[in-house]
Amino acid sequence: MRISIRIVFTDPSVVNQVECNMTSVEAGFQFLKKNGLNLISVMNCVDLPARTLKFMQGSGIPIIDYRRLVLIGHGGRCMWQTLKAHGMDSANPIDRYSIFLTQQFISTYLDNAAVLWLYPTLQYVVPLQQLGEFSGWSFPSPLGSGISSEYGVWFAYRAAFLINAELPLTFSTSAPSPCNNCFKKPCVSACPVNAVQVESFALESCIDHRLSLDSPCADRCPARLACPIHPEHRYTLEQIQYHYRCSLAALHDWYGH
Ligand code: B12
Ligand code: SF4
Ligand code: SF4
Repeated sequence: MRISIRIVFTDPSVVNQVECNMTSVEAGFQFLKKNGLNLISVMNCVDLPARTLKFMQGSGIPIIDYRRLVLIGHGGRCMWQTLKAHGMDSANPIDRYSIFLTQQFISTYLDNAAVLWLYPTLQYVVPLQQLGEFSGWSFPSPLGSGISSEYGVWFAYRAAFLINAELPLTFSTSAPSPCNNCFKKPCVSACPVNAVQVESFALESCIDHRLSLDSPCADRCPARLACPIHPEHRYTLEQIQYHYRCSLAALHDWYGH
């Protein structure tokens, strides 16, 4: 999906090394969580897996010039409520809201430190799912999107930036993938075109079906809805339709329908 949000990039050579105040950082996490961005991970750049580092460097991201990568996401229903209360009267309201909150977090709780925005921007391709897996947020699933032991398939990545400060690292408990104990795999049988397979996701079949006339997958994914993990975090139908209509519009743009 194309977004055009103007962001000022920071030259890494003039990045400040920020003294961080643990209490302030924690208060900033609480601020983000209260406003719906309830998944936060602070990673040590040098500890990232080799394939992720390689991908990011190949994408032009000066990862080795920074100390920490901060990944921010939302899980469950809270973000949609806070977003609606904030207002959705703009193009790309979720990206705008995520940037607004993340900028507040940086200015108020990180002493307005210089950062390099990674996402959402059009500047870089960031392997968000690899970062989510490294953070312990998610595991690969037959759906292509990740699955979280806390939120099931109902979470997404909302912002990411690099910072040259010794922010305290976050640690996650490593619960097993929910897919391991899901023997019936209802996501697989619920897909009308067998795009969802245990070992892979047939993206082309999914896209063809979504673009077909009167597709039942135009504004939802029956396979995702069939996942029984953490149904209490399943987005409302309004939110589901919002996301799927956006991605369908992007597919129509790309494929010229
Ligand atoms: C391009 C893209 C798409 C394209 C194509 C997907 C593809 N894999 O090529 C399209 C438009 C089809 C798409 C659709 C959707 N996407 Co998408 N997409 C992306 C995007 C921008 C880039 C993916 C990429 O190439 N990454 C580069 C590689 C190297 O990074 P990676 O982490 O290793 O990539 C992994 C994914 O590509 C994944 N993968 C492989 N096949 C598929 C297929 C699907 C459908 C998905 C979602 C992932 C996936 O496996 C890779 C290896 O780990 C990412 C954001 C991002 N920057 O990662 C979102 C992202 C993968 N999408 C996401 C989502 C939620 C969706 C939708 C469900 C949105 C919606 N509600 O409509 C739909 C899927 C529904 C459907 N059945 O069509 C989320 C997944 C969140 C999660 N929980 O894991 C991401 C991370 C965006 C985000 N902000 O959170 N998407
Ligand atoms: S239905 Fe089962 S296999 Fe499919 S994503 Fe959910 S937990 Fe994983
Ligand atoms: S959107 Fe439809 S075709 Fe695509 S994976 Fe979901 S159920 Fe299958």
